[in-house]
Amino acid sequence: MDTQALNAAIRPTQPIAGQRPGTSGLRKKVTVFQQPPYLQNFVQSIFDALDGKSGQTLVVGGDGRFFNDQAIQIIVRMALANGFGRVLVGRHGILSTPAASCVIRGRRAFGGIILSASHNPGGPEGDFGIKYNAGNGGPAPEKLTDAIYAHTLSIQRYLTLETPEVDLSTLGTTAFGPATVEVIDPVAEYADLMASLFDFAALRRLLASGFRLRFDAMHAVTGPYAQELLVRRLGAPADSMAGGTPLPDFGGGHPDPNPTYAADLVQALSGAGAPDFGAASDGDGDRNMILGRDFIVTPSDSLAVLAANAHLVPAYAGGLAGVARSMPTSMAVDRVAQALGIPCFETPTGWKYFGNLLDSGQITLCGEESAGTGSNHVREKDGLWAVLFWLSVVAARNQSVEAIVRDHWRRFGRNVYSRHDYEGVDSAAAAGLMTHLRSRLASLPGQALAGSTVAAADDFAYTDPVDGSVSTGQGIRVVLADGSRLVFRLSGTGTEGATLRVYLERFEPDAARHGVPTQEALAPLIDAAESLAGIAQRTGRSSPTVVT
Ligand code: VG1
Ligand code: CO
Repeated sequence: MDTQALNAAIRPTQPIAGQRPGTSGLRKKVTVFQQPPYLQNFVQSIFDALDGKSGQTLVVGGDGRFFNDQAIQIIVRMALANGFGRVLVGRHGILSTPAASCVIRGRRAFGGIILSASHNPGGPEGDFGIKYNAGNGGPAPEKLTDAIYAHTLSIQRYLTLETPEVDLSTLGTTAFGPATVEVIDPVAEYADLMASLFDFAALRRLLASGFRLRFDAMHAVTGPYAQELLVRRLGAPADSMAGGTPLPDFGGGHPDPNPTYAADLVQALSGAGAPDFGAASDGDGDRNMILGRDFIVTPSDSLAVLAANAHLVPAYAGGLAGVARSMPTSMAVDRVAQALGIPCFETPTGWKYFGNLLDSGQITLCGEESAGTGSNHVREKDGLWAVLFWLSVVAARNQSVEAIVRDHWRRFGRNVYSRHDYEGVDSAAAAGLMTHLRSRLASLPGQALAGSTVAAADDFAYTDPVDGSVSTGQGIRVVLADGSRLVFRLSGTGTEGATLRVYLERFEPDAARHGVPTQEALAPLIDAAESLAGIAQRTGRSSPTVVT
């Protein structure tokens, strides 16, 4: 299309260092994104990496954090100047990550730009992030993020429109020359998709039966979605919601649904008078935490339980084609796949690696240990979907959350699991620790460790079974003869120093020992991790920042 008709301006610029996308797009401090042309350069690099976008539809939305509204204005004008024919924006620029995926797919868009730093804190001093999702609704594959990064290194100009701000508060369509900007309801399309997957009548009956739930949106993006689904469509009382009002700084909190950052919810679910079911989601609505009364479901177990009970949900009643988990996620779901006689894939950390498996129909469910679970209904992990799935299992089995998980352990054995995060570690020290581990890999097999013997040790590499692309250096994996695993990797989503993640897993077949506290059951492995990596000496930390 003729960008002249839109008064497109060509602004000279030059490359800015540090625009390499990590696990889930580009994440930096808000103050970095606020400095023109940091955001403009990255957005133009995305557009320059996309062939065939002219006249096409782009979806734009974010998690509502500080700077979201200003960034949306910049991106909408740049999208029009770069020749997109239609830009769909969530009202006020807000779309949860799974809703953006839903809209991209439902409207057959060319792709979408999602503004979020997920579970990282927001506000003027907080974090901001941006990522591109392709036409399948999922995160750009590594090939595309590499191409985007290459453009950031050579960029000389960006295109924008000389127009005033676009009104994003009113639903409807505005013409800009030959192109249009359409402001859409961020909730309706997503809620309709959920209604097509689950038996809402059964869920309404559950909630009418005296069953009590508490959902904590952590002042992040899921508030309006949960209000529509849980309260309006399913009949939960309004006071089932906590943190339901989205705030640009998430109320000063850390919108990460884990027992540390959602301690209020854990507290609310403890004791005799507590609700039957608790759940929370993160900044952009793709993560989930599930609790029963006095009981926390670990994300790895959650994936396994959902896979084992998927036949109870209408959308999955026909069976699962296969399942997948990220490498550090516990092997609990592998046992379910084996029992069901379906394939189980092990991918690198990050949702983008599930895309080809979902698109090619090889898997139906997938998940990560970091509180992410999802299915082929979109191409992102989906927090509220997981909540509705769990409620469906509770309704169909007429059992408590705790009883369902304990039953699962009895049937499949328990993969006792924990992740230890060392946040804000000196980057050079963290890199040195990983180099040290890599140098020891070849000598580990056969050595005694944590009461067992090292069976295998490697730096995880993945070959995509669909397109053959290879991803290397995805984390150090040490597997013991008794099935235990130790995994070490550095986070690709942090914005301060480095974050070392140590993943610990031990299989416990004996039901009589399923009650042993997790950290106690894992103590030999925790010691082994220290002896292998020298964490205390190299990072100066004698204990992790966060244990999940
Ligand atoms: C973390 C998690 C990973 C997840 C990623 C994005 O990455 O470990 O499992 O896919 O965050 O999650 P890292 O590199 O910091 O370990 V989020 O909710 O963007 O949406
Ligand atoms: Co998230």
